[in-house]
Amino acid sequence: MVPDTPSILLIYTGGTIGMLEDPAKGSLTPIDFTKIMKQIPEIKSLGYRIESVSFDPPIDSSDIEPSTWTRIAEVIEENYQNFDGFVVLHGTDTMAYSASALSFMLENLAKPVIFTGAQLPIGALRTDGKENLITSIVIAASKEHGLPVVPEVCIYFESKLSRGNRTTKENAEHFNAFQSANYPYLAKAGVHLVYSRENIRYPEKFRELVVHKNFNKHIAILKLFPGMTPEYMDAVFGYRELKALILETYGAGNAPTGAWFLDRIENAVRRDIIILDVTQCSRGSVEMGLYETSRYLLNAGVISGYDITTEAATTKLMVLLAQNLENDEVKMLLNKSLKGEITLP
Ligand code: ASN
Repeated sequence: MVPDTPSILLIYTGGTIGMLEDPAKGSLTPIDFTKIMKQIPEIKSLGYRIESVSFDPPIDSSDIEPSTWTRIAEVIEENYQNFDGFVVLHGTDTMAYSASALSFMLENLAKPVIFTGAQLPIGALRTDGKENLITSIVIAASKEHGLPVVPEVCIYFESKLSRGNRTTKENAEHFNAFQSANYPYLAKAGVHLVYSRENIRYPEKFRELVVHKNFNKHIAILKLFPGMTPEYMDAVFGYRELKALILETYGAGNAPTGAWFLDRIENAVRRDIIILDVTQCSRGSVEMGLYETSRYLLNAGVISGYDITTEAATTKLMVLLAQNLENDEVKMLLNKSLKGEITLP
């Protein structure tokens, strides 16, 4: 093989892409990786050096845990010098969480890590898995002047490449399963693969890869709804180890103004619980202080999540809270775009 042959490591975690219907149970269950590769002989004609690591057993992504993110990151760390890029085959259900998590875990990343999967198994006649996988491999191998074109953690799905920590799963039916509502796509694949370089993040300096492998899982998500009772809030704040709460608010970051609500928020802030205001809307940003209904939150010490997705907020908090930082430092970092996850005004 010629010395500059592109080299890609496929990391197979599971998901529909590699599932078959179990006739006994009548439901889809993951199969092993060699059977998947047999379904796509086309991959060989790329002429790349492609190796693979398969999770044993492969899992449906609803069973993903932070420990799985650590395993994916460790595989990347161990093989970082030996490959040009990495493609992670993953179930779609929690792919946006995993891609967000990896973006915060892989400090100084300078190579592509492309998550992909499928809505229909690779063995199905109408599968979307083949195109998703083949194009992900091509993107992970793309270089210009010897440097990777997309040195980021991304999701490639149904002709679109998105920054991983900007992505949410929005569709359980269509092939177009993911959206990046608050950030433009990094590439679109039609007849040509067209990159939007102005939207891609490039490392300023070469620094050694550092992997954050720990998570603090003592967080909670409280989605507001009209009619929410004080007792329900008390149950959430009654979680003794709680370190941070993602408050899923209305519109531009708004919440009820009654004392029953605000007293509980203030008490939690006094207990050093970090409260992050994340909007329930998929598009647009929290703008604290725009309405009176968010100014109260600001005064109570709640911090703005801007246009962050819940997936990115969850994983960013878990990674930051595991780093033995002071609360003020965590809050300062939440208000910074660490990996392009928020748009600051
Ligand atoms: N349940 C599957 C998973 O997330 C869904 C999929 O991959 N399309 O593993």
